[in-house]
Amino acid sequence: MKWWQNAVVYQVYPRSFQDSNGDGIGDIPGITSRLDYLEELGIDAIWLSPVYASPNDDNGYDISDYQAIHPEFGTMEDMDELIAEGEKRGIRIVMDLVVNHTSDEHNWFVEARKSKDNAYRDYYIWRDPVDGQAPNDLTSAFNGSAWTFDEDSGQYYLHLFSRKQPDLNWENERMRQDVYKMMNFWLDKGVGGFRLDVIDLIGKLPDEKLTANGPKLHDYLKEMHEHTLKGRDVMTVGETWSATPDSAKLYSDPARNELSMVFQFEHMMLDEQPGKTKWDLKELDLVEWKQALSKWQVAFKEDGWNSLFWNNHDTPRVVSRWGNDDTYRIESAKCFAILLHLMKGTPYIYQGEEIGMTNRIITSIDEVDDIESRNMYHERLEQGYSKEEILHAINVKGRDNARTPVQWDSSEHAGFTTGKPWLAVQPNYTSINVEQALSDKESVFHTYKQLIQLRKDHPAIVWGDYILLLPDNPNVFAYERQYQGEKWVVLASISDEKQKVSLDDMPTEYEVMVTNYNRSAVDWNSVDLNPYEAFAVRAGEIN
Ligand code: TEU
Ligand code: CA
Repeated sequence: MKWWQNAVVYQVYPRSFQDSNGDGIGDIPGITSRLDYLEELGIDAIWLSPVYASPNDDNGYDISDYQAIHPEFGTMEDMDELIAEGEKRGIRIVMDLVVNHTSDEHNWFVEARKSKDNAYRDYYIWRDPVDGQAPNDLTSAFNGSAWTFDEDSGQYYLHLFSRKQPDLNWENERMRQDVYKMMNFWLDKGVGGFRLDVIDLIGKLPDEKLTANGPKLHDYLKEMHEHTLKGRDVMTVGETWSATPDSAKLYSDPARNELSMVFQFEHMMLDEQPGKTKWDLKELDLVEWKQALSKWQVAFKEDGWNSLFWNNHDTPRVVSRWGNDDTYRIESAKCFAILLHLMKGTPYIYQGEEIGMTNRIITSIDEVDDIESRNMYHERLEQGYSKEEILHAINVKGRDNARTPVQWDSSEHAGFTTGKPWLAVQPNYTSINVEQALSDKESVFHTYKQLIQLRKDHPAIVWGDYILLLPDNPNVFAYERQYQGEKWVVLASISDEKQKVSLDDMPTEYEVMVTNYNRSAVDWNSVDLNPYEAFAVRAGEIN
């Protein structure tokens, strides 16, 4: 067994986690000061969103120096201390590796744009104009063309994200070797591994308008493994919006020596209109959603591994997205926790999720920081959408939802900072905060803590086979886990209304392992479920 197979990972978005010096920006000493809290929660690793030098066009996902810490976040000594203090508490630090692109202020790009024959020119992707225009109509994820014209050299460079995020040219061997060197710098410091940003894009063929899953993608990952990860006890998780169960096997089959696992996004895209963008909203069909998640649960035997998550720094908060963040905030937050943490794979918790933090509501674009939302706003205004429609989409899907500061206590600015927070703290911090959660045994936090411990204590949760129950029920998500004669049954009602279900072949003797409504018994022929009720029982030849 690998350490990450029964681990739970916690994602820290450093800008919003904890400020230590009153400048309103979360920082590394702030994270270190909260390690005791994370130890109490019981997590094994932190996925740390980028803390490297960056002009912050995309909040750190535009890196100008991979081996320097952004002064806003602290120093390399602070980083070393975080790694060391984490280690003392059994918490590994998994770095965010953003190597599909750099910042345009990275020295490689500064050099590259100096002239066509610069030694770094080929580290990036340049094309001549075609009929005085961009080479083709590839678009950037942040709106507009993916090509920007460089006046001085008369060529276009490719950027699948903002124009300040030029794409690296993975065809260039020297560039690849420089990336591996940089990775080894971090691995030698003792980090726990990497989360690889949009890694499915590195094999792109821009001339053929092929971005994800290019022909050499897996060769590059194998080469990367050979030069960096081989022989090291670290975890890697690729961010792959394009992943299918088949492609996920290519990444995560241990025999192939690529990555430990990938993030797949199938279940995250079902509340948007097919073929359109994340902003084109559609109601979630729970049956379809259950099927998507279940497909991934049964996809791997010995040849792959799943990651499990409801949200991250790019997505809305789960309790607001699919739960009810008003009347049933606590119940629904626990419900989604129970549902996810008893599945097969490595669970990820996004900061604040463990206390049931909610989306925020904005009424003006001036309140928005995120480049993705801002660009979309202006583009859609021009296309004739109404302000109200666009702001509604941002409230539902915008990335700032996840980026408001963590709510630590009920003091001013939620204990996040003594200064002015870079992004406003949500007004509900007075009741939703860590201090409250720790003191209340019935809080969302305590359910997360319990679920993390259950995973440690019960191999059935880590290894058991998954079987979907009640596949056609549009309100209740039910599944079974089976492992060496042991059986777990998990029921979760994703509904504001009471629900009733009946299940066959259920154990008569069982123990209720976790519940969000103090349930102690189940009548399988007629299970009455309260709004967002979730529970799990354990039964079988338990040794
Ligand atoms: O996200 C990849 C990505 O495709 C996002 O743009 C995603 O489509 C969008 O945010 C969903 O709302 C990664 C990082 O997680 C994101 O924060 C970065 O902005 C992006 O890469 C570029 O590095
Ligand atoms: Ca700070």
